[in-house]
Amino acid sequence: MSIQKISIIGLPMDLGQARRGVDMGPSAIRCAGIVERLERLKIEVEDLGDIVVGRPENAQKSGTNLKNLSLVAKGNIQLATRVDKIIQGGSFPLVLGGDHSIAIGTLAGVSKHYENVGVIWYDAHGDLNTEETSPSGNIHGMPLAVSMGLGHPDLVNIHGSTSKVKPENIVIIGARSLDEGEKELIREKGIKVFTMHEIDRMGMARVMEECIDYLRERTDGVHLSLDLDGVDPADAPGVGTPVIGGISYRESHLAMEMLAESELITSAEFVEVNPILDERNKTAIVAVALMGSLFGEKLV
Ligand code: 6HN
Ligand code: MN
Ligand code: MN
Ligand code: MN
Repeated sequence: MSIQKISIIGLPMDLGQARRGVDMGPSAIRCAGIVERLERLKIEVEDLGDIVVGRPENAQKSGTNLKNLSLVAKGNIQLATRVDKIIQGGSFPLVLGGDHSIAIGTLAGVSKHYENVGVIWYDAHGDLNTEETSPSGNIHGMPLAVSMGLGHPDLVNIHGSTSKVKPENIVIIGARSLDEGEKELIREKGIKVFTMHEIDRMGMARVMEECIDYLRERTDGVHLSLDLDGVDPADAPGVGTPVIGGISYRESHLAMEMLAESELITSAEFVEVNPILDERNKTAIVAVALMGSLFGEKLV
């Protein structure tokens, strides 16, 4: 089914990691023209603005090594409710980050509407850490584990206490920096991963064909969680945790076009755009171009 209406919601969260500025991501993406770009595709677009994020000075002590746990949880509780309502209203939720910890809220809201939600995790990282395996204590390195039901109860129980995503419904694309604990979890749960090695060997077209076939068979909706650090830092320099050897802009563009053709995607988020670290808003411009392709923009 083709998308009739898109509802944009921003979560200017920078508390899931240590580098300031990623809270300006939603604003940078709007400056790069997201609303106008999507309106040109003859899709109805509403911009619901941003959720207000608490200030770190007001954070409660959590007694864990998870940084800013209470405020990250609070922002995600609000996001889950908003995303849930957007889908209830028959619209497509397009979430703008913010650091990747916001995927916890997005997926909590989305998963209410599907038995078997699929997830495409487009990222240099796995974001599969738990309190025990995390090298940093940064919650943006944990959202995919949390969505599988693994992690701190204050995060796992957001918007319903069951696990939100089954490991067999996840496809990770672009991974090239995985911590030991994440690798173990991938093996243990049998999560499908196309690392940069597979992308180089198979080419992006075949990777996406396999990804689409795999998810079409087993899911009733697919969420795209796109971390801009999945894209190579040469094309997307404005991110907090860049990793060289990434997916090119052109490969990413092709991936989005193939997803548009598949008509599989039912929700999406674009995260980790940090304008402070960027070059003339380049990364936000890349994000908007990828969104254009995802929603069906054609070259001719
Ligand atoms: N991201 N694996 C590292 C950590 O601290 O857990 C990096 C995580 C990066 C997370 O980019 O969304
Ligand atoms: Mn990420
Ligand atoms: Mn990442
Ligand atoms: Mn193209």
